[in-house]
Amino acid sequence: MQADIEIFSLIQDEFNRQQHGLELIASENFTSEQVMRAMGNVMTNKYAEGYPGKRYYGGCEVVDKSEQLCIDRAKAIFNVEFANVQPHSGAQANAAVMLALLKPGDKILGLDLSMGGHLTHGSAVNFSGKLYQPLFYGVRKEDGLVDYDMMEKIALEEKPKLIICGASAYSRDWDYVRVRAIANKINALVLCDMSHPAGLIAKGLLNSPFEHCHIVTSTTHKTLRGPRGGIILMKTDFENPMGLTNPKGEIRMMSDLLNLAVFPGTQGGPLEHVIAAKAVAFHEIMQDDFMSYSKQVVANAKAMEIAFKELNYDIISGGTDNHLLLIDLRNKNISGKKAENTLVKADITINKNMVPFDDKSPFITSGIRVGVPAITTRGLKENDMKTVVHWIDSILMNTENEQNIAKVKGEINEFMNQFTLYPNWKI
Ligand code: DSN
Repeated sequence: MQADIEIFSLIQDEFNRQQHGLELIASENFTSEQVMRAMGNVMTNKYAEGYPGKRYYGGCEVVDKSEQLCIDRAKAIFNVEFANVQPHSGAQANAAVMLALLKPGDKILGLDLSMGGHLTHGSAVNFSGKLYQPLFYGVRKEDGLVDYDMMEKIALEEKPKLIICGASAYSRDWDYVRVRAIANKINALVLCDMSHPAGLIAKGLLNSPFEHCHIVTSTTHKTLRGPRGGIILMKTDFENPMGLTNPKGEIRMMSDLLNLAVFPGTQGGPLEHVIAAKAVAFHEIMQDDFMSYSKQVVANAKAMEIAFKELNYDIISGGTDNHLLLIDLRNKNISGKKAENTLVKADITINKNMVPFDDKSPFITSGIRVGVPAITTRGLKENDMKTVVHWIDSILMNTENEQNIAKVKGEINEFMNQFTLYPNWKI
């Protein structure tokens, strides 16, 4: 068979792009070489529909052990009783949770996408907004913080079956106690989608949702720094307060309902190579290095906040508790789209993002989202954040100056060369 030169040369190009650039997309990270090794191997060949010890295919004795190890590690990291490690992504995890807990047409209440929420929390263009009846709370205009009073008012009026907390562009911690208290008033279930800050929660650097939210979902590739994928976690087999039933109409444990909703509800064969890689990432998270990494993420985000403020950037909510910043660029007279497109010319990758109460469309936006998990993995420290912010500012204040863009790009490429991405890289 001929080698696929085209694809492998594109993979090399992508490696070069990642090595040379400043990766500031808040949802991205650089997974370890051993995580990648676990993903690219013979485990990709195996069909294993079902769960460890209960499969629909023979020859699963090895992947049973690997998937069980992954489950056990996930449970240990978050101190929970239940983990399903099969969801192919965070969106799949959320789809399975809703399938398990809701009936089509049931009301769900989540953070508005334009205020920092996520597509799968009820957006009209997503399954969650098409199959269920979405309701939204927002953030407060005066301080950019989640409006729990609004959440409570809507919850009491509309009585949604599910309240969703968690966000993809929110830089502050969550009050899970308040969310649960609101849910208790209407006998609703609470789903926390902790995809963004999961790594910081794992290391105790942010509030834990597990005591208060019935179910917690996450991706595994953001602050958790694993392979792309999703997980569903639960602290205990909560007492199935709504009397939810399985497809046969029998009342079942929530854990059974969740497992059934992943397979066969929304997925077929699990990606056992990715599950092996999730297990490797969880092994890394259990080690002391990951605590230093996570603390550095928080310190870098704080240093970045200070550097942006010194240059009069308008940070939504006034700052950050986690790994990201949401910046309103209206006082700089530049759209999010223009900022993203210009920064990428200097090898700085961020994403345009709507800001709360935005007057521009999602394709233009008034803001950008900036995150530090990836550059922290590369080895950048607090002192480097000022340099990074000055590069960003230099580009944004001179968007038509190609000479300046080329100069900044050169400086970034040289700077990033000090931080070898994958020392043993070979394609
Ligand atoms: N696409 C992810 C993010 O960038 O936050 C959410 O799914």
